[in-house]
Amino acid sequence: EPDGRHGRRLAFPDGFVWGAATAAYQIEGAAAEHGRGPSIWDGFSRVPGKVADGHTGDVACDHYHRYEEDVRLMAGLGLAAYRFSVAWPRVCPTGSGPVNARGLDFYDRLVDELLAHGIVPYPTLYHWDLPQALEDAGGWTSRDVAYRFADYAAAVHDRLGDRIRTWTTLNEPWVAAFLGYCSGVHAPGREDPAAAFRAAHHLLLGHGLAASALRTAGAAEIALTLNLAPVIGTDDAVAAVTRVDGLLNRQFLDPALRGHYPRDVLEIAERHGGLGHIRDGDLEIIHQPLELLGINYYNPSFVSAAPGEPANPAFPGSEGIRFDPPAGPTTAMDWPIDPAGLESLLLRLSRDYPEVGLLVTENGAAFDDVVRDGRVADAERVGYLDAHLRAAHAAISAGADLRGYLVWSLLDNFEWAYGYHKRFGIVYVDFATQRRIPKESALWYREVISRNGLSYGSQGDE
Ligand code: GBH
Repeated sequence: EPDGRHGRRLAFPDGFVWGAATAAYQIEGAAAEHGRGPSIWDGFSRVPGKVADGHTGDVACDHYHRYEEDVRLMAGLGLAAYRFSVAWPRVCPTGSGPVNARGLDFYDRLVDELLAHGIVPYPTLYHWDLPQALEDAGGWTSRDVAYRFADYAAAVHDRLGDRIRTWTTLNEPWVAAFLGYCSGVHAPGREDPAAAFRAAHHLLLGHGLAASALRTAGAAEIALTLNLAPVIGTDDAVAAVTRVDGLLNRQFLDPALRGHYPRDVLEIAERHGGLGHIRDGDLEIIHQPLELLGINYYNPSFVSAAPGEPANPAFPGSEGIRFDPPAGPTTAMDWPIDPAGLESLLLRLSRDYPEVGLLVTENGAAFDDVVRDGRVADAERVGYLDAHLRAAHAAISAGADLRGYLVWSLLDNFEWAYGYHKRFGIVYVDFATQRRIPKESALWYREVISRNGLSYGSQGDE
């Protein structure tokens, strides 16, 4: 297609949703304000050695107080959509019991501010900040927490439902279960494979119960966001690939979208604490109609067969499998840069789960950004985003039903166990002053959005 002096462009479909994403604990701060109760991350970030330099989300980007400025920033970039998460402990300070109206007030104001600027809000109901009181009662290993989650979802819908079209229940249940309860690198920091499989099931159950409650309350679109990745191995590693793919991808995709657990995953769970927590009827609850599958894509996993290798702590049952370090270019997280993985993932999902629409709810990268003369020249991030958008475009051309793309993240923020050391934002945050500086990638993204596409050739042509 012609595109003025740029010659030609790779156009995205009309109505393609361009946006950015964040999560409550990573940006809000105001940890003790207006009746917010403690979450598992408030406690975990205070356990010595768990988060780099003892960083916490107490202040973070102070977004709770600066949301108006942040929405103006989004509007200036031309974002059509903003994905944020609602903090359960703001709404239910002890996880259950009476709703804290002042906690909901914040999201009420945020949603109104977004809509006033023409930005569509995409709330996620759980991005890892479980109320501490619920963890004290067993956390996600307890079946009851799934029911409490549905109550909370209904309370948020009560307040915001008149202005929200698309509701996402969970962000990345694999991470919540296996990094939280098995490898212990995330809150609550438990290291028990049986607990992780129970947690995964109860997260899925909570998704199903919440989806059902939201639907009954009138929600138009319901989504589940998963961290998904192609698992890649050499020809002699087929069994390793299947096993890791089951744990990471199919353990969540198949129950939510097909109503059953994969047999290979059940066998692994069976050997790690048994299946007693899975009750008759649970899979029917979990298998709710979904309009959208949210995909958080960062990189593929590379595995090989390695007899004698102990299990990766986040992948119980992965004995004899080595997770290979990346060979090519990496980000500041040491994660591989592999845009082709996004294309193959989108095509695989549209082949294996053809009924559900697809939305990239996170994709992005940390790099070692520096401010010089008031600017952040993050050419590597521009290259990363450009390459991944080309991959997304190729998947759409090959038939994938991809509806939009939300970059992770709008702002530099609290990067979990890495604290404030890893910067994923397209907007730089100077945490000492809370000054925001749109990086070159933000300015580039604004152009992409305004043209609904990319220029042909490398991003150097811009
Ligand atoms: C997302 O998680 C989060 O939703 C977001 O909050 C976070 O800030 C962002 O990404 C950046 O980290 O080989 O066992 O280490 C991404 C989580 C990270 C999960 C990479 C899979 C590799 C699996 N993913 N991880 S492992």
